[in-house]
Amino acid sequence: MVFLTRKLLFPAGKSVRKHLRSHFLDSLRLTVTGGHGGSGFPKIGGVGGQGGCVYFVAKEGCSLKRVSKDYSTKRVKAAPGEDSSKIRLLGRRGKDEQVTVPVGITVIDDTGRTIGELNEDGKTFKAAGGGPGGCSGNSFIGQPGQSRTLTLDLKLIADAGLVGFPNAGKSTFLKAISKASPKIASYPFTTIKPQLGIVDYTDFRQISVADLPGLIEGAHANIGMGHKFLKHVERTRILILIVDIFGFQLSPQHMRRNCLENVYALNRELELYDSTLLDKPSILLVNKTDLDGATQEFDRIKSQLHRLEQGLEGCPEEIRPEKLIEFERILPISARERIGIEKVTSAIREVLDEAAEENLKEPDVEILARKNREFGPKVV
Ligand SMILES: Nc1nc2c(ncn2[C@@H]2O[C@H](COP(=O)(O)OP(=O)(O)OP(=O)(O)O)[C@@H](O)[C@H]2O)c(=O)[nH]1
Ligand SMILES: [Mg+2]
Repeated sequence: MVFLTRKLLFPAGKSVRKHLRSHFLDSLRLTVTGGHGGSGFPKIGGVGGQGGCVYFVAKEGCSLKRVSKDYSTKRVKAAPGEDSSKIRLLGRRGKDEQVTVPVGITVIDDTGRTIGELNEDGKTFKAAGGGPGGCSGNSFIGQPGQSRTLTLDLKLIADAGLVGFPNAGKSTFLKAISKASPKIASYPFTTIKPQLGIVDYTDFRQISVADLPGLIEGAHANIGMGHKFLKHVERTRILILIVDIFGFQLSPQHMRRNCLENVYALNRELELYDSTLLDKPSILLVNKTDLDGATQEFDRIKSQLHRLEQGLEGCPEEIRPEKLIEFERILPISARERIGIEKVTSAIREVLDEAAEENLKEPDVEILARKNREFGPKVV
């Protein structure tokens, strides 16, 4: 059947376009079932073995696509417990099933409730418990294991996330700062799946940056690719907003937005998705300053970018944000000509470090001080 469909849909010689073939998977539904409990042996009071459990184990480098391939039926079942017998009064426990999943998975149940987060390598989550073995309490009949359908939702874990309208130069910037080779082109929506790049510093520090597909005005109303990809910046520690110095117009049917309006519109889209994203430290990159007249244009709007609240009245109502984003740095760059890139990479590092210092919560310091008082060296 698969063969027939392939033959009919894609006639000989015409291969499927690569980006259509390799979908980036960031969500997967799996039905997990614990093993059935083994039967007991009523005559001699034998107890059946417990069914095995299903676990999710986070592993660096694993992808949801891999999980989907390994479990093509989208069902995972652990082994049943052993029945009690004359030679083995206590039946053996069923073998557990360990499903290797990528780091950054949120486990969501059928009601939409988040029941687990796997954010570190090696972290495990019990997805389904095994059924109890048969014993006097259940008339020696082994019980079925827990069964439920869970959604594995992947959110990339990167230090910084690139947010911007299409064609702003996000992928060009990622290429300039890392070894990643994302697709770059002059038409909108070149990037259709998130991509990670690693910035290598001379002291061997590494910072990961995620390039995301372009947002468009009205993404909150699911226009374009909608807010689907914004979930990937939920876990990044800083946001990097990129705008084109000369603004952006998606098509002749859309309004042309200048650079300042682009910033307000991005601010608005972030706010409509989740206003707490605006609390993250952020950097604004004004790109394409190599173009003619760009430097003068940047000098003209620089003060307005620094004082966004002052331009709010002039901002069209449909893109006017309620809560304003506060940028730690505003930097002019040319991603294509690699102008100002070093400044950005060191700014990313500084902002990340400042954020980490601020996150060093007071209670932790208090606990440390108390512990030091309790177990530390005593001065006599
Ligand atoms: N002149 C100039 N052009 C640039 C610069 N950066 C990017 N471009 C051009 O802008 C176009 C879009 O660049 P991309 O990096 O694909 O833009 P993007 O933001 O990733 O776009 P999407 O993936 O569609 O959201 C390409 O033609 C780039 O060559 C720059 O600094 N100067
Ligand atoms: Mg791109």
